[in-house]
Amino acid sequence: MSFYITTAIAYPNGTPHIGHAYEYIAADTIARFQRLAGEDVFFMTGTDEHGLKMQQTAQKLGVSTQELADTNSAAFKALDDMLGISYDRFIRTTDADHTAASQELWRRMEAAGDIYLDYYSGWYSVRDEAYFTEDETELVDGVRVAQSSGAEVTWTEEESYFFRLSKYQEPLLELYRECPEFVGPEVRRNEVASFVASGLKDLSISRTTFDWGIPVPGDEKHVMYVWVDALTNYLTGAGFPHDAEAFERWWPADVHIIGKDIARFHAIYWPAFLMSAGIELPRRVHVHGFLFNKGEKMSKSVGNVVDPYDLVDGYGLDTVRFFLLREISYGQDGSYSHDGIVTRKNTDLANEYGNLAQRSLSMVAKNCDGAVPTPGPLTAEDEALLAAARGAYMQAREHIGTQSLHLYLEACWKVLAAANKYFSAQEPWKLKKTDEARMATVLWVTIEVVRIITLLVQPVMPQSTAQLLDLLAVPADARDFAALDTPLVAGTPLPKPVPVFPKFQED
Ligand code: ME8
Repeated sequence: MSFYITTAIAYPNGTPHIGHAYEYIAADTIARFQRLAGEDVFFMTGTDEHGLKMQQTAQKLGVSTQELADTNSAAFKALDDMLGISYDRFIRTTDADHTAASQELWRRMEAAGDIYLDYYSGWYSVRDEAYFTEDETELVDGVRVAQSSGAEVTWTEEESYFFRLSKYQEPLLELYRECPEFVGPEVRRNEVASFVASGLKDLSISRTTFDWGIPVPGDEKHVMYVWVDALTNYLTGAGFPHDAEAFERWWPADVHIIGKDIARFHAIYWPAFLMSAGIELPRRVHVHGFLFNKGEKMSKSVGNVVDPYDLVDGYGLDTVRFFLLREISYGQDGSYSHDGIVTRKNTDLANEYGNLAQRSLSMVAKNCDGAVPTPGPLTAEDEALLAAARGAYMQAREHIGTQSLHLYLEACWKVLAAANKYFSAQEPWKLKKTDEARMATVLWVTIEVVRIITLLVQPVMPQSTAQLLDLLAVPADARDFAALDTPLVAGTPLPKPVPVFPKFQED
């Protein structure tokens, strides 16, 4: 089956921060999980390059808008590559096929009678690239700002095309009612639904005061409102409108991964545009929370913006990936701190996982001729632990299906906790003197459970799990989830074990 997953496309008006990294790591984990589960995956990320914000930033910096877009888009792509993000396409909204897709979507909405020319006057926030009604703004120190973001708004008056968003109020409410899985988590769906229920106004969808955008078909004085063009990237990636075969294969998208500040655009405007154009809706929009530095919002003025490169340099890539997904309930806001990361690295990774692997594999190296031991008859304890490990896959699948990434990891770590308890209780180091055959069975069960959990957590920590699977001599073609049921083969020679998850070294 095909599985199409996207991240939001970032504004390349600045360089990426850890909030972006968080979104990419989570989406990448889901994409990798689905690939290992045998799905035909298409994973897209990229940059959202049009709009007034880009044009104004470029002017301030004294570079051309295209130059700004090129430089910073490359920085986002480099971040993805540094983080091991397994995207299939990095889309840029300045790509030629994207212009064609956006104009085609426009034509279809127009053909449906949902676009008309009028005059816009109201408050626009360049930072949010969003329009606000008077009562969504407030005066702070004499400056009018949007309540939701605190960003300055400016009074804008111009000729504009409008989209008949008001016409979609009822169909949208029906969507949230009939397909509650369309927006997750539930708290976000409720927020969106109550916003829609309070009434929708038609949406201004073109601008004439600048030209850094996609021309409106048939009226080139106007460029499209950046969000019309931005949301369309998801269709462009799926081959719309020219590649019918690709479109059939990938659309509708299975899930759009986005942050809470842009829930309205994805859960209201986007389905309304698609309904108007007669295009199937994506199956789900998953809204994640914001990442804070020790509970504080990151901001350049506070000086607590953390560069994802520094974080990865300091703790290691897999630790950062693991920490973000294990620590934060995916959907809620979360915080990171040096202490939080070190605690997870030392307890969950070094103690519970690495140590279990290292202790069992060292015993195997010393006492079983450095090869996978031969298990004897299994006891109830052995069977129970193996069943728990094998059962973790179904739980993981379910949690991945609702983007509950923290619960997926929790299920795996429950098994590791049980395996540690089992290992201590069975005391294989004592069995060595009293019952070597039983020792071999206990070691086999332990490393088999390590194999299963390692296969399952590959999407989160691709590098360290590959190393650990090498230590277990798991062949490259036996690392997907179909191989969960193919246990370690007694007698297979194993390489000399080395620790894979070291503790954090304080300088
Ligand atoms: O919104 N924690 O781009 P963007 C977690 N171009 N996520 C965060 C975050 C934080 N501190 N800060 C930002 C845009 N994000 C539009 C999207 S999609 C068709 C167009 C998330 O660069 C944010 O919620 O401002 C969004 O999902 C993504 O990073 C890109 O944000």
